[in-house]
Amino acid sequence: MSRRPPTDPPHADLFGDAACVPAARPGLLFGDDPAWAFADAPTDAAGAPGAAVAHAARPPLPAAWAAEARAADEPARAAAATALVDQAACTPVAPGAVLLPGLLTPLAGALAAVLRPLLWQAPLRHLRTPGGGRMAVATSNAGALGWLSDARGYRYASQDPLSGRPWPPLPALLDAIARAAAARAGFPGFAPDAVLVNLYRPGVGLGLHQDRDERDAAWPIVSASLGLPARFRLGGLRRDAPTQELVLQHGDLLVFGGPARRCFHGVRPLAAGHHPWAGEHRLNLTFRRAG
Ligand SMILES: O=C(O)CCC(=O)C(=O)O
Ligand SMILES: [Mn+2]
Repeated sequence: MSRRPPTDPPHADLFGDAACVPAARPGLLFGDDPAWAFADAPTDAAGAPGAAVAHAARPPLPAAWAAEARAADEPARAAAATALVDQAACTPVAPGAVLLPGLLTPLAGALAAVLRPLLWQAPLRHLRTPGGGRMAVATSNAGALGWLSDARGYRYASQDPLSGRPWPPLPALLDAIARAAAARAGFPGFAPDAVLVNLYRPGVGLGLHQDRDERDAAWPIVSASLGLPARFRLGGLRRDAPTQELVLQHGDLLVFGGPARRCFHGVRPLAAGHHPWAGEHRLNLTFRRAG
């Protein structure tokens, strides 16, 4: 799809302050080594037997990151983000599905700042599928509820099984973006209680599926894409319906609700690349009303 206007410089930030200063190469979000954000190794095909221990032993969040996160999550910033989303250009891509292209680009620095504490407290991990496999996508959550998969099936839970504690609270900045994006796409009143974080590496994709674990399908899914671009497949209500492919770029928001809420969708395996915000990764946030 060639719909993309020229993007802002990668570290442009609406707020123009410390929250947008790159922590280190090769990626703004992770700094020079993403290992801190993971509870298990990406190549650990046998699982992560030591993950819970490693998590319990985690030192406090670095003070500089904590300060950046506080600054990025002040109410005035959530208000500025809401104003940005309220004026966004909308591209309908299917009945009930709306793309807000590139919208988050000026917020990327602030988003990195609020995401770091979240991933510090609830690190990314490769969940087990009900069939016993290991998910290729690494996940985490924030909000009152978090999405989990294991031998018992798919479900939402209020605690992170790695720590036995509640998931990190949803940062005000993320909450504001999700609410405003839903309203802009025609779904006013959306109040997310869960954000699922998906982290893709090159070669990793997500098979066609429906989002069915939320209590009320009247609320849309708000999906934010950051880092490397992804080929997102959007199909119909049957798995074998034809799919269209959207290239989701850094900063894009996609809202799907109403007639699109139960559409099958998935992500093609990520192409190799480097992105100044996420290094060799794509990060996707899906905001949901789960409970
Ligand atoms: O990564 C994406 O763009 C989609 C993620 C998704 O469909 C999901 O988490 O259910
Ligand atoms: Mn999904």
